Amino acid sequence: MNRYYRSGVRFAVPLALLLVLCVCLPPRLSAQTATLQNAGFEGHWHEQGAGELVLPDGWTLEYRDGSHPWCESPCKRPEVKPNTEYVTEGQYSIRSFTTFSRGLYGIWQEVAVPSGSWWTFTCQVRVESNPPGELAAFVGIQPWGAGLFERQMVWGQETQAQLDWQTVSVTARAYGSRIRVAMGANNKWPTQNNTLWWDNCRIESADFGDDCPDDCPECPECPGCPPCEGGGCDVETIKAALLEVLRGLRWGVVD
Ligand SMILES: [Ca+2]
Repeated sequence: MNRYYRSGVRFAVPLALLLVLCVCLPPRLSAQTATLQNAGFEGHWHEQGAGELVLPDGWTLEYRDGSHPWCESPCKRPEVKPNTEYVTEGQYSIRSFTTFSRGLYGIWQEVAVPSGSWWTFTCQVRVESNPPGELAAFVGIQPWGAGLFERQMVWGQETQAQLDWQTVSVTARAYGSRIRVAMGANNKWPTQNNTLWWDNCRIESADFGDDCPDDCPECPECPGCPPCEGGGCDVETIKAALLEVLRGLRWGVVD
């Protein structure tokens, strides 16, 4: 029995070391690809716990409400529905809105990416608020795969332009093996009508190669990053991969 055990260990230790090295090596900065599920919202939709929240599969709503200190004038949960009135691609867009209340929310998706890679997330958005100019729309990337309201979130430049479709984007680097991309909304006052239409999102590699330009966008300083929230840390990937290898080993005599 001990002989079986020793033989298995002879295989397991070098394999485990090799796997750790493979997972930990930095990715090459060649062109990367990532999969964004249901990017144009033309697939299936689902309810997220309430009939007023109907989201495209792959996407999740996160919002602040009046109990949160960020919402000095109360924020309320938006309504989210599929829409066919205003679209830029296919037949459906996302319509999200609040009425007579603040709204601070985002609709996000987690995307698997190589750690250290750079990404640009882009969507089209149509803004309609009453009174005009009180509703801001933007997109963001959470480099750790953590929550949208964690301070590491990188939000792009906002638009408040009324009625015409706008293109908004943001570029950031992944710290872990997963990022969250998000469409965000904020209206500072509880105005009468605050409606957004979102469509035609995409994620693309922002490959700077070895020569990062002077205006290369940097991720925020991160001395107190949340550990592993959202499963974004490589250590979890390493642990899972090692366990898989060890489970798959066949213990037997090799000499
Ligand atoms: Ca669409």
